[in-house]
Amino acid sequence: MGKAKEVSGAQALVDSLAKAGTEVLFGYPGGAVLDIFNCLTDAPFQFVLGRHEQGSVHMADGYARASGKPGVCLVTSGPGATNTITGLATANMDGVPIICITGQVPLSQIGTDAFQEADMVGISRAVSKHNFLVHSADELPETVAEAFYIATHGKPGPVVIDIPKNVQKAMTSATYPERVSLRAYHPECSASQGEVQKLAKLINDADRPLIYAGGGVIASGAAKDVAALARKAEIPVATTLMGLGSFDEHDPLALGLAGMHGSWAANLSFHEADFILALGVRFSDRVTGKLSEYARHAKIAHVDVDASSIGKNVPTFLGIQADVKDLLRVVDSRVHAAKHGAWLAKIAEWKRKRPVAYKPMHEKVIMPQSVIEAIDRATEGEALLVTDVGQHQMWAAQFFRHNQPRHFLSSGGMGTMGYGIPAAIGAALANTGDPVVAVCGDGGAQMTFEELVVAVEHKLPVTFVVVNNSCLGMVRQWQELFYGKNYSGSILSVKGRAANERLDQDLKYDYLPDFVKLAEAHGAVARRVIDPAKLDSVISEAIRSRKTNLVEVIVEPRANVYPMQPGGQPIGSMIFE
Ligand SMILES: Cc1ncc(C[n+]2csc(CCOP(=O)(O)OP(=O)(O)O)c2C)c(N)n1
Ligand SMILES: [Mg+2]
Repeated sequence: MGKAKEVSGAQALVDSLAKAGTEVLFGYPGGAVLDIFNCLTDAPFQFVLGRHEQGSVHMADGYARASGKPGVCLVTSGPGATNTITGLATANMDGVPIICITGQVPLSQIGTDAFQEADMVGISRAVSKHNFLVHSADELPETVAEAFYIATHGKPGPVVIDIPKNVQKAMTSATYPERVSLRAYHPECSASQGEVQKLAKLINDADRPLIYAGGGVIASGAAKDVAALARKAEIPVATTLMGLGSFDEHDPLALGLAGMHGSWAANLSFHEADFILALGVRFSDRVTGKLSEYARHAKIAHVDVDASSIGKNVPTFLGIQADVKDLLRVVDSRVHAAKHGAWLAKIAEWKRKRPVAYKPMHEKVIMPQSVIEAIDRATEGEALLVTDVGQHQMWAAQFFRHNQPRHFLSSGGMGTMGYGIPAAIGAALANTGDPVVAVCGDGGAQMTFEELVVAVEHKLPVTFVVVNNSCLGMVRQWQELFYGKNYSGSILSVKGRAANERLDQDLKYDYLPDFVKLAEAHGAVARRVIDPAKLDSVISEAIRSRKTNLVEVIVEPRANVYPMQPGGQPIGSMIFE
């Protein structure tokens, strides 16, 4: 074998990213990564220039969630690197594979308070799955291979590669390794025969079984296997926010979202089940409510690739560290076909008695929930729905009939406002074929609005729907319910502030900024809807146009997300209106 040609560290990085399968690189330049940018012009992948590093990481995140492949981004040192932290934390909480490359000052200057020096290894430690500081150009190809391996094996997550400038300039002939073998990380796992047998027995013995499906089902590609098990053994399925789309909500066995804004039927099912099969979940407090009251009558079997999440929040009867898909495939032959008529009848009764529903508050004012229903109708449920964070996010979870994995992208664990616009751009660049619709609040949209121009520039057929209630709705809701209607700091515009005083009286309110003008200034096609009768046509025209569109929908500001199970409270405390 001849000696490989010498290239710069920067070129070795770009070559390694290509070898690792990178198709799109998101990022933003600066002094500490100029050597790398210099090599991008000839790179075999696309580069997408964001407008803020947080936006670039959320784009990589949206790309990863939509495609199932790691998202890759590149930023400079110092402020470029620190601007990625929210994006990394968001991906880390939700188990999204990202490779984040940051520039660093030359090795010899580390620790000298050099210009744009930030200790990225230290700062990113708590918000990434792993990080590397690369000491020599010879290490680069191997480090990239290891980073991709770590990001995608076991519970996925973001990995940071911090590369000092002198390392980018140094020459190397190191080549991309064929295989990765890590001394200290062996996430491969499989269930033992005994565990499989025990699990099958629990499933077969249960009278009131429940599947609780989370993001791990989607990450492992196990949606079809969950559906097969649910149908064979007649087990209803409740999902977490991250698990939406892992089970088709048109199926009568679907309970939809569980937890704080989950359905009454889903939450009561947890309370009355005698067996819960938890698949790829982490028992978030948003789902469990008061732990001592949670699922009191159920034996819990918990399957997760991440051993550290088993038994962390909830005691489990049987914990199995395994990939959900692999496990369901081996357990299948031991599970008997079953009927649970009485249990399903009970659940159907709960669904009938307390459906997730809303009532119009004023005939001339659009209810925010109906915006989501309009998107569902316009796309016949085929949209790749991306949300920001707040009330509109919960309505998107509740009123869209989720039916496919990787079609609901939302910041669950971190609840990061500003996620929606850039994540939708990343999802559109993953080009899955389905229309991408981003649902944002007027608050969150203002956090990363600058990224809209990226969608315009790349001619992405994304429809950005701004659900404008002139307030930080979710905060306003909590203030209404738990803080004596003291709407402190939750009304968004000066004009809106006057509306605040009238919030409970009439509906004459104003809104700022003008999202239509703002979108047009960014080059997008934009329309505003106020009249409920026009909602459907405007939404469907926007989606059908295949252009970058923004639709600002002026909605009822007093609407609340119900049902609601207040944090830390037991099931009986759910409120419905
Ligand atoms: C970065 C960030 N800051 C603050 C919050 C707290 N927070 C959660 S929801 C919310 C209100 C969101 O308002 P808006 O975007 O208008 O959506 P709405 O609730 O009105 O639908 C706030 C401030 C957050 N989740 N993320
Ligand atoms: Mg709002």
